[in-house]
Amino acid sequence: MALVSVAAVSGRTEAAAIPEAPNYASPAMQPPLPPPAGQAYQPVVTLNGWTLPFRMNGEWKEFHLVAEPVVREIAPGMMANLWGYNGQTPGPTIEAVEGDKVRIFVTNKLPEKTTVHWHGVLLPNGMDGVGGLTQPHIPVGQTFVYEFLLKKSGTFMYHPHSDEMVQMAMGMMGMFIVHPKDPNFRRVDRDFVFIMSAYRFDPGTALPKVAEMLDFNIWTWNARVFPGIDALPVRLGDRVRVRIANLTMTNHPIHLHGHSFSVSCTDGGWVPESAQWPETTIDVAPGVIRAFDVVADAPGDWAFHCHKSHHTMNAMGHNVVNLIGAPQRVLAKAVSSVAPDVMAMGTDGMGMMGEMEMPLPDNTLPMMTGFGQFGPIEMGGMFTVMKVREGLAPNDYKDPGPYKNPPWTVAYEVNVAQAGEPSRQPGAGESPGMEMPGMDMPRMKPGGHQGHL
Ligand SMILES: [Cu+2]
Repeated sequence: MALVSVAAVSGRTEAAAIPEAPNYASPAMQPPLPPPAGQAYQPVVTLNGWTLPFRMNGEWKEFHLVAEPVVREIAPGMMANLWGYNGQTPGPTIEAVEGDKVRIFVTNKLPEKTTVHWHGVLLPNGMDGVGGLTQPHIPVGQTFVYEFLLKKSGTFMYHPHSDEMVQMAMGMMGMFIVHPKDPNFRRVDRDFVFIMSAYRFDPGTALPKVAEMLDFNIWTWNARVFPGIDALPVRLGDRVRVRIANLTMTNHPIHLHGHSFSVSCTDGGWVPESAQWPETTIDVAPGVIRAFDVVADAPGDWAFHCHKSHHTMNAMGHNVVNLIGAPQRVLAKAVSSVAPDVMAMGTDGMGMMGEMEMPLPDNTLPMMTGFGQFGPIEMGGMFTVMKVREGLAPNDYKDPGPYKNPPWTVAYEVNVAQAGEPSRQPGAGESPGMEMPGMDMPRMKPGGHQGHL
């Protein structure tokens, strides 16, 4: 009886009725979810994801996360068996407002114990979700509840602190956005969020190796790779925020073309405007969140990607020998002596792999892929496009298709035959570094173009 009355005083009897746990298993971006109750805010858009609906219970905003195995389409052609929340990985984005009281139910439908840690959120120690340290692990089949007051606005995330290496390597993570109480504080027109995660899949498999420490081969934004990552459609002149969290084991220098921007928010809070400086690439370290604000003032299809070029590739891209400049004839002879059916390739670079149809194991993505209006894009992994267009409707997030460049604004070919060969200094194009003993090197003609073999 004493226990019951204590529970009643703390308001915990309310927690007896567990709210519905919405489920969404598709990788199609859901439109932003305006709050049905409480303080208004400009909702975020989760690339290839969604926002978790809540219900009001007295003063509390109640959410329900279900930790469970999920099947995620990494890009068309590859499905992965992962773990996540409410039907997919990453889990749904949680959105609330500074000053809100939130009550988050967590049901464990994984085959092992779990917890949820609210990364960056200021809260009572016992709500911090570190299994063994601040709470018992949530056993299989059980539901725990977390309750805290959101003291400050900003960009946060959630992930387990229980068998962390396995559970994060299996995809357990989600974003947690706390909007400012004043809706005009740092207000933007469009607000995109995603988490970076990395996996090691052996070609042809659907289950990642969870004990991998270094050799990851699928680099994702919201568990998607190019060309499966949503584009970011924005209206010309929009103030745009992009919030990026990193739960991979390495840093990612994220680069946006055609614009400069500044970091406006980290997982520690808002960066004062006086402390911001212009950037075109920001390095996002492991366990870190960076949000940047940009005025989309240049129309076009602007590449937006990780600047580590091996992170804009898919599996099988990193055991390749560099054959650039090797004479095709010598190479073909050497290869055919050990593997008669293998084709020697790559002597002019590997770009041609973006347009080749190569036989691949089942459930394996090409190393680089994707087509634009001018040909193969030759990318994979952490790459997408910010599409800046005139006159998009405020909540229109449909892909507007390829950019129509105004006349005479696209790089074009010069008619060399008509223009005449330019002169070069003697010996140019015959680098001594290309001389290799015992090899009969094809020579570049001075001032000429060798062409494709
Ligand atoms: Cu990267």
